[in-house]
Amino acid sequence: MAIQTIPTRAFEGQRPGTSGLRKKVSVFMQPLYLENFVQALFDVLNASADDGQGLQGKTLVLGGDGRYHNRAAVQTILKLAAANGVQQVLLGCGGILSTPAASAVIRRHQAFGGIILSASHNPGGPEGDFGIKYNAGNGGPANEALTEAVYARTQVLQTLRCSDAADIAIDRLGRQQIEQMAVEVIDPVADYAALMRELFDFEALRGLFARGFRVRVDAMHAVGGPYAKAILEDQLGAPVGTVVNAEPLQDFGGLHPDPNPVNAEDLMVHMAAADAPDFGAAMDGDADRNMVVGPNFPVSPSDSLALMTAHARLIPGYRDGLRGVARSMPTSAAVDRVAQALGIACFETPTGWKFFGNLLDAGRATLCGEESYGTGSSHVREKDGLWAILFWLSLQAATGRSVETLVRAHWARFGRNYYSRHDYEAIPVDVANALMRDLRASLPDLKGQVLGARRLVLADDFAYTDPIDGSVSSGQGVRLIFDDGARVIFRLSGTGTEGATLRLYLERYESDAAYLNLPVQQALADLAAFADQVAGIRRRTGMQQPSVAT
Ligand code: G16
Repeated sequence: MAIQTIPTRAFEGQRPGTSGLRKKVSVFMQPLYLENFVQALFDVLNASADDGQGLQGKTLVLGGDGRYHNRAAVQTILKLAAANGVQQVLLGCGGILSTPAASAVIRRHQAFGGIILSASHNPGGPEGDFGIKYNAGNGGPANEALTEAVYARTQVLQTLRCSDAADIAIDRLGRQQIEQMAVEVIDPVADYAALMRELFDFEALRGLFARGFRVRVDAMHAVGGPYAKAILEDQLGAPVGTVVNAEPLQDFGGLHPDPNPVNAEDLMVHMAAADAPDFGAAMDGDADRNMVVGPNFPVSPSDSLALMTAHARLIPGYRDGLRGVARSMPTSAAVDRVAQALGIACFETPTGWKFFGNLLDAGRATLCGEESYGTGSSHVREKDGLWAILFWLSLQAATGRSVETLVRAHWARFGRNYYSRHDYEAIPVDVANALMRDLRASLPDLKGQVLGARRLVLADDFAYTDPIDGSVSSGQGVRLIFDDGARVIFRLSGTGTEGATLRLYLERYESDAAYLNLPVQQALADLAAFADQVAGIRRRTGMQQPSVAT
């Protein structure tokens, strides 16, 4: 074994997006592409560790969602880590760690940080996507200052350091060695399951299953399968077969592990059947997203966050109440009403889980959530799909009420925030950029416009000042807000890998009991037409309707 110094070069486009660096597998498989990014990361970490020791003596966590290229990438990263002074790597067996589990392992073992290999909800396989992101010692995604520093380093890097050691056996638990670095191959589920036992009443959940409560969790052949099987079937006594598509596959079995009613269609069909289970849920590629569904009754992620906030005290881990809540700007304001009723703070952040990190660390927020099927809490620093499923199961166990009954009671008390997101996918980048540029330029003229009985009172580009460290993130999405609270929001996705994706978010509030059951798209049709009128979506993209409307 020896440490080699290898010449490298700058690659285009190594700037991390909403959640790490995500590209086509073919891009990641170019010689030195992954190596260049990881060496840049290690250089930045070596230069920035508070104790001046860099990565010397430090432990890193490593694992991914098991998609195509995961195993090869793990070997590469280990050899780079060994050559860059890392003392120990905790590696999920088989190279597997769900994103929330990686966060849990970093925190429980007080690791310096961790590398997560995932392109989340993006498709996998040789033609699909791959991704890498760095999480800091708090278990959460690196902040923008660090990711920008890594990007800058990728552009000037000329050599990398890598061990020429043979591959290690990543499927064998226990300790191995590369150069001076120890690699401890760990059970990917154990730490995470222990954390779930601390938060939830497992006895009550066992009772729910013992009473014959029927659940269908669709893991979509992604990394959530082993976690859901271990916890729901092995530890809580749910019947075998409760978790379907449970085996992680490199191409997710051709499924698109993005838990929304469109991509998790099979779950929706089962939940609409006459003999539907009592509760259904799906997770995404790295198991941090969740969708919850009652029989014939999907729950919008924004409503899910609001309802979880309202009932959190029923869960042992949150019995003492919540310090505050946070949601991303495009997420509906349903949770704001609950926070107000509870007398707790509600923060509005830009899209991206990383923006919740400071609030969670400072104890200002306990629950966080996003419209993109993500909910989580201070137990880790990522959103957490299985945690959300256990939360909803616990609410049903504690109240004896169904998903639909819980949600309808919530609307009756707080009113309903009708909400929908329209995605226009794979638009040419120049078309998308021109649309956003012209829209931004037109903002001063839009204020005061009238749509039916409502008047536009705010038209701006969302900027956020972090209340903890004062950092400012601007250009986070165009907001059009009416005097009745209705909102139309435009932004470009930061996670796609093909062209650009325009996201249009529509919301309006309804408190009249007679109007709480409208079809969602119908309830928002005038806002959608207004959005098209001001931004020229159909005219510019040539798309007559969104590719996905959830
Ligand atoms: C990531 C981020 C989320 C964000 C989502 C969508 O989720 O962690 O905070 O809401 O992307 O982002 P965008 O609208 O920019 O595509 P994930 O599950 O992909 O890591």
